[in-house]
Amino acid sequence: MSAQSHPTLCQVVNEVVETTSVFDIHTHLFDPAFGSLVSWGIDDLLTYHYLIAEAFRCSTEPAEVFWSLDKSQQADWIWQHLFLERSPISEACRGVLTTLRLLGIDARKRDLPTLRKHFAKWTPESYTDHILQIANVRKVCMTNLPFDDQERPYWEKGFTRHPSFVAALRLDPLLLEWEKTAGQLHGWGYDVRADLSGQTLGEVRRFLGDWALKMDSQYCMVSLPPEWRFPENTVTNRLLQEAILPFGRDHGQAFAMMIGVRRGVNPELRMAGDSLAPADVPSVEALCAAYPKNKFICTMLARENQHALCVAARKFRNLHIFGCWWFLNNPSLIEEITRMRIELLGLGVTPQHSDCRVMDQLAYKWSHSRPILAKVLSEKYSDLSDTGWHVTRAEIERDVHQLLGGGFEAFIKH
Ligand code: RAT
Ligand code: ZN
Repeated sequence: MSAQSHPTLCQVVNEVVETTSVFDIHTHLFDPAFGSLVSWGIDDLLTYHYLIAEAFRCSTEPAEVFWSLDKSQQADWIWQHLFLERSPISEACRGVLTTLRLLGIDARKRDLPTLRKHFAKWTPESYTDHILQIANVRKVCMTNLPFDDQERPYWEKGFTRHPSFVAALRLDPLLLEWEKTAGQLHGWGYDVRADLSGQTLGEVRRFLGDWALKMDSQYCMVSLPPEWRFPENTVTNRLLQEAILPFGRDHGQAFAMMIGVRRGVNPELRMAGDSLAPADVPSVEALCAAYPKNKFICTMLARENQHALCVAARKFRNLHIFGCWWFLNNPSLIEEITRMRIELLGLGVTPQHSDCRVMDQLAYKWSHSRPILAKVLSEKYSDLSDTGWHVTRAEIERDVHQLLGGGFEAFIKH
């Protein structure tokens, strides 16, 4: 009786975490106005690069055979290897099934052609709204590349923006492939030179200003290899120090660094072929110390870096850490990392982002992450209760809003 009239702390926390709408701060999703660039539906779910890597392990066929198939044939192949010939118990496979369940689609017959039929009635626009509602996501940050020939025309032409989609200006080609990118910038009318001489750095700042305005970007971002060091006299660091950071100070744009990816360790797997290695937290600390007027956002890919990165965030209030990225986005690791972060940083962290590439994935990624966050939070509030400090529901709502994107919004606010 009393349990019914007075929900337990754990029940309240679960309910608040389930019902608080998320700002998903890093995804690879597109506003539905991007048309054919929008990924959604069962074939895109099954050909997610996390699943491609897993399916390759189940077959001895040459990689070219897979890459020569069209998308629905690739999906058939992955379904066969990962869902029919063995049970789909990996996190990425489970994600497909959670998504179907949340969409109200019965997958128990294991019949892919029937599953496909469920997606036929949607358009990208109506489907986007449907998924945002199922996932309870209020805002999605995209990853936007002005250097991409498919994406750029949409920005140049202009479009009516979906109210839930915001942009982040992604700068990997600028920072990591400068010589090639310099040629591109030159072609677009910026007076830049490969050796960074003359007007180059001012022109890069002008380029950044133009694109931040065009996209109304929330922040700028890059994914860096584990070898990145600061300070060190490299082209990447000069562009960072003399173009991106001054631009960031002038335009109130935080700079996000996702560090630790080793691109293409197995080129045969194409975009599924990236790996990781531990990165250098002291470099992040040195950057935060050298540029106290810039705001930095950081996540690292190696589990080994997580503790030191929490400590770095304790030392620098201009550093906000986020997400259990890619190979860390598994329940056991999310729980461990989230608990540690909350113990070291309280509410001053964004525990999760989705990194979705397929619209439907918003449903599973948040449905898998929320109960873990609720579990860790319940434990922490219960420890507080033991001291005599009882949190109210309103306080829990305030805290959860902060963790699910509200704190991040406040951090990047101009
Ligand atoms: O998680 C991913 O999907 C990766 O392929 C990367 O895109 C990574 O998240 C990144 O932003 O570089
Ligand atoms: Zn990403």
